[in-house]
Amino acid sequence: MKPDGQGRGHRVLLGTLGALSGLLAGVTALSAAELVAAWVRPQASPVIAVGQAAIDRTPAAVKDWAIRQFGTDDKLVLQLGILAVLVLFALALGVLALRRRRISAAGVALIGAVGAMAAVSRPDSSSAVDAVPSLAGALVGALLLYLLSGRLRPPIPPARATPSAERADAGEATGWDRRGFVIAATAAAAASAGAGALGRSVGGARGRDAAASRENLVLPAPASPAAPVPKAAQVRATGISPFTTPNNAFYRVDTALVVPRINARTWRLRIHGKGVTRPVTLSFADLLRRDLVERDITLTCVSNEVGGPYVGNARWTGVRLADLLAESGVRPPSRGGPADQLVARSEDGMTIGSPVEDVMDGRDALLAVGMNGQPLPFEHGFPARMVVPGLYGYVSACKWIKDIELTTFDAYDSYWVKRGWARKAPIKTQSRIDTPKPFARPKAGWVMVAGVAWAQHRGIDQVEVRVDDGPWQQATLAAEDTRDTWRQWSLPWRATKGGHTLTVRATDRTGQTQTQHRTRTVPDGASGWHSVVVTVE
Ligand SMILES: Nc1nc2c(c(=O)[nH]1)N[C@H]1C(S)=C(S)[C@@H](COP(=O)(O)O)O[C@H]1N2
Ligand SMILES: [Mo]
Repeated sequence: MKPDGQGRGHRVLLGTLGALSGLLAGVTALSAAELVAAWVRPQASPVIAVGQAAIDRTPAAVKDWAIRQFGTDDKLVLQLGILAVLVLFALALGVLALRRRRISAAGVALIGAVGAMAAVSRPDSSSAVDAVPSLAGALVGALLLYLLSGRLRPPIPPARATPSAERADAGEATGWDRRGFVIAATAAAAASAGAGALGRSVGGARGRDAAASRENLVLPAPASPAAPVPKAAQVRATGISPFTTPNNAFYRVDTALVVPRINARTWRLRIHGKGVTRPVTLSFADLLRRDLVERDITLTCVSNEVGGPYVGNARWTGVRLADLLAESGVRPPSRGGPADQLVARSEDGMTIGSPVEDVMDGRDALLAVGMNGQPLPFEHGFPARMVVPGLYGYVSACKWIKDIELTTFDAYDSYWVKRGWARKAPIKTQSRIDTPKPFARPKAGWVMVAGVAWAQHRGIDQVEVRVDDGPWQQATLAAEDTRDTWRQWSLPWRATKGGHTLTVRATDRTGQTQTQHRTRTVPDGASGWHSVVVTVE
């Protein structure tokens, strides 16, 4: 009875230590991989590479769901998910290693191979070197697991043991190399902490060059400045969005797990393709030497739900894209040009396709370098990005841009089009109630209802508000900045006790009133009216 009980207790201890060595091997492997990735390329880290591969394979509906559930935290959730899976694998391989050291080491190698494959198959990967972080991590992990699990084994019984000696060994078999295990485990933990710290400082140094190239930048004054925003463009009501969205509050939607930090001094933009008679490669200095224009443009994401937050308005500084294209010999289709699609490619492998016609029809399509008087923040595309009034971001607003190819819609589908979104996506006329907030409990009496409406490049002509099933009432429109920006509106409401539903709808300058017909965001943007339910006390 007693020896049996001891045997079970020992097995539990061994199992725990096995799992622990798996975990330790996993952590050390990841630290080693991160360290190597800091040298090679941050995007080549296994967690990032597998995460990016997962993002790229996510169907439109799931991506939409993730954005809805987690908002901008969707990427954090994804990375935590990958880490959780790795922890489970590590624990399992650690326990397996107690009996099958070689097979478990092979398991580690297999995980490394998955990471390596993900890293080299990234569209932004330009060399097989991207496989090295994963492979190095796997090698370290497999060796460590082999070593640690070796300390947890009973010594091998002598070959010619007598029956009595065998019994003695069986008793001794509950013994393991405690000292060796503790030393190896401590060394591994220390090494992995050291690798982590070193990796961060190497990665930091690389990022600092890019940061310096941004901080040392002074944007030249625009040759064509924007008129000041009219004071009356901003409705004075608590809870309404600021007319100009500050950079640090501007929504961010992209697929990048690691924000690309590009050094402006080494950045280049290439323009080439169908109908380009004079292909060019521009440096950042080339851009700054040109006449800069400054324009207020409201950006909207196609993933924005009715009433959602993925819309923001900024003052952009940049180069007119149509001029650059014309100098390269590009003509729009309406003037006989052979290319109807402009495909922008980014440093992180994103592809975004816009109609050449729209980009060259006279609107302020920009290759932007500045946002609200600052160089673009890294999150918003430093050193240069596209901004085209009137088109959703996924078909126009390429951040971290590095290549512009003229082609046709027949010949090429861009990133989101491949995933079920529309080829062409002009922004739908929309309006949103900013205040009162959903489920607010205002006091009976006068309540200010206010919000924003947008129909970029067409302009907003009318906003109406309805209380419950009452008649539509004209809201007061704030001053218009430009037809490429959103427009604020307000309506004082004499609120009576009880539950009420407030609904808003806008009419754009083409005379189209926002449709009541509710659609999902896929494939070309949500439609329908925004409503807010409140309880008046
Ligand atoms: N390189 C890159 N550019 C990108 C994206 C991206 O994922 N990668 N997302 C696009 C989408 S869907 C939108 S709505 C806008 C958002 O720009 P913002 O993050 O500066 O608000 O960027 C666009 N440009
Ligand atoms: Mo978007």
